[in-house]
Amino acid sequence: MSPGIQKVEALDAGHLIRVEWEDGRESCYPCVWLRDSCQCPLCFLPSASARRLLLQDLDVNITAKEVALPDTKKISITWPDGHASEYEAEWLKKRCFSEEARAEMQADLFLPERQYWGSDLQLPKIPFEEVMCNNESAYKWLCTLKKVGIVLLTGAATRQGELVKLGHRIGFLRLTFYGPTWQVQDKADANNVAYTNGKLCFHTDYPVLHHPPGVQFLHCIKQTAAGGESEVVDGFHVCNKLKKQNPEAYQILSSTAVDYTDVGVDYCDFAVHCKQRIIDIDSRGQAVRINYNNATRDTVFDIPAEKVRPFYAALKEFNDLLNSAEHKFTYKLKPGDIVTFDNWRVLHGRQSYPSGSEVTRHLEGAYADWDVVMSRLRLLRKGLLKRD
Ligand code: OGA
Ligand code: NM2
Ligand code: ZN
Ligand code: ZN
Repeated sequence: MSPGIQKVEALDAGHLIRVEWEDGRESCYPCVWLRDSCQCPLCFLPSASARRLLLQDLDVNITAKEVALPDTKKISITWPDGHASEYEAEWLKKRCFSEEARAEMQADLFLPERQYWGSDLQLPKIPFEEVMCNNESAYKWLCTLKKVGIVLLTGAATRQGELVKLGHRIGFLRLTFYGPTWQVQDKADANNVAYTNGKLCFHTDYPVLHHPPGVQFLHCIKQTAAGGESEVVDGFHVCNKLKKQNPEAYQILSSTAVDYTDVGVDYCDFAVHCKQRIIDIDSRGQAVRINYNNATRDTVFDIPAEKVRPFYAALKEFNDLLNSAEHKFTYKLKPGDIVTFDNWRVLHGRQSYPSGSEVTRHLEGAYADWDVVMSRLRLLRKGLLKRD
């Protein structure tokens, strides 16, 4: 419960409302934001939790005509045109503009906490059945997926279709040109290097899409006796290292737009092209998404010739760090395992395995978007909070 309000007043010639809380703290709210955020049925559609008010009807220079405190749990404001708005204490408290309050709200919404790891990773494991049947386990799964970037679900059936069930559990899967789910096997005339028996060096899936899938699921249905081991590395952790050790390489990889291409037929025919920076960074220079698959990196390269060699040198530095024993974690999927990981953060690879006339190794794969996964996480959290 948030504290009540003991005083409310207009400041800055009516442009700002100052609220004094019962615990002595204070918050200030700009009038333009308060008018824009009016919760009355004319300005807000509760059934959609959405603003009805049009921006064309908002006066950005608006001031409050009257401010009142009907009780400690709400304030009321009358605007120059006579429109009246009420704001509840708890609602205001959550939207306080102080730096700390905003940071707290953002953390609550987006769970930005990261646990970095290297070869010491204690691979988090949860039984598939628990995630499917128990909300607490599902919540734990998604929180760990967000924080650590990888979770192994164990004990799924060793047949196709388990990922479709997992998709229903979160909401829905992400359809791509490789189909709603896709079969990783050694295939004749493979339309992707993943569908061979070859080694896959560290990559993220599908950087050829402008919005690469945020989350990847790989369900092991059949595993070969020799080879086929999996490797993962914490891309964000390695980016931090690269930034420190070789700022120039980091700068090149986070600013050079690389061409990617994928042309072929699968779910339908496709001719996909895209430009991506290998390391996507936010305004503070923090890595937020790795876009790197050496197989689909185009031979078309849209940079001046003199920048080409420095680019390769930077990429090599990054690749060396990814592959250092200190950073990579190796494991082998068993039939019934489903590895779920952050495809924006964790790079994955696999060792080669012998080819044969029979299928000796079979993974079913699928993607989900982070928006869908985070949505499910928030709903599970809400449901669990209500219970106790
Ligand atoms: C892929 C992939 C890993 C594996 O299909 O993109 O990375 O172990 N597969 O086969
Ligand atoms: N598969 C596994 O970027 C890629 O091409 C990743 C995608 C074929 C769906 C592989
Ligand atoms: Zn209103
Ligand atoms: Zn892959």
